[in-house]
Amino acid sequence: MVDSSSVAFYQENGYLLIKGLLTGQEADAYRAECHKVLARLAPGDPTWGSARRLTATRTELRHCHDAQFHSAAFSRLMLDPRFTGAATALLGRPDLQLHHTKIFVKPPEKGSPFPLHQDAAHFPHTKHTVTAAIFHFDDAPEEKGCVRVIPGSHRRGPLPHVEEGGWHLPITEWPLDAATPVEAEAGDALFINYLTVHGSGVNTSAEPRTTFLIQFRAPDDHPADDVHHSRGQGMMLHGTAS
Ligand SMILES: O=C(O)CCC(=O)C(=O)O
Repeated sequence: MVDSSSVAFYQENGYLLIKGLLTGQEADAYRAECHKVLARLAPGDPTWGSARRLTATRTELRHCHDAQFHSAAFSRLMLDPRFTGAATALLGRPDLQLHHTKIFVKPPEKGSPFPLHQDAAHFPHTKHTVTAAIFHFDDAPEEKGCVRVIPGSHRRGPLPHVEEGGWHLPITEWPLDAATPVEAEAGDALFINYLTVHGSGVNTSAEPRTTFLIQFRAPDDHPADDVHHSRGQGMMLHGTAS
């Protein structure tokens, strides 16, 4: 599924959209599972304080961290050979370890944006192998607040972030519309290196945008800071620990 030209694109640009990693039927089932899990949780809104500065009207976000502790469907997806095959191809080694997972639902008409940032600022590691796979369970065109990336930005290394109700790059120097929208369809998976600058816009459409993110790393890539403790961190998803 991930050929050498896709690996070369990923290494050059710091991201790769894999079309149809899941079938439409599978995406439907995972979407239903995400909404079922969220319906059982107490309402909470992880919208970054700084994201509120990007919109005139109030936006909202629903989320669930460590979703595999809520539904076995997500445990299965974390070990799905289509995912682990792509992830090991992009890491360039057979061993794959979990950092954390999360469901995000951007509600219709008012789904919150994410200012541009590197995930590295949130959970720095020593070897910079940390990578996110974002599974799309419904279509994510630009009007649904799809993920946006700055291609090649991972090659700049860790950049200074600001704390303004969320760690992100200074908003005036790094406007969201300077980033390339990566529109996706249900079943697609977007892989992003944790040094690649990314964010996402507002969902202004009439439908929710539903995603599940698996953040993974090489097992010998250790946290550089004692931050971001998540349940299940260190679980092997493929191969053996170092
Ligand atoms: O799902 C999105 O729209 C962006 C999420 C994101 O940037 C993150 O989790 O770091």
